[in-house]
Amino acid sequence: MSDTVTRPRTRVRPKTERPRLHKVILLNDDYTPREFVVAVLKAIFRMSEDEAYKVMITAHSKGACVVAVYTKEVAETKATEATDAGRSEGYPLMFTTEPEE
Ligand code: TYC
Repeated sequence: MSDTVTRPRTRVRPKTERPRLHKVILLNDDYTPREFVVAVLKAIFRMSEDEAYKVMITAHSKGACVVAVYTKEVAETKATEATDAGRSEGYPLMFTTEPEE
């Protein structure tokens, strides 16, 4: 028989981690009208006119702008809906997603 003594564990570390959040990113292009970008941001991301205008003009001048952060599935669904809204009018408007650091 071994005389190994095991001490009771006194601390239990919780194993559940929060799901990683994903950014939705708006990319600039040379063709989509500014007003259309603002309308899509208001309709799909529930932004006010002021918020939507600021995001649109940031993407326009810097090339891209983070729109919002969601769980992976919501981010991907909204990015697809918003990109499709542009495509249905013949615009190259593009939204992408990427995991937050
Ligand atoms: N650059 C576009 C224009 O001058 C407007 C625009 C802004 C398009 C932001 C896309 O993500 C965008 N008509």
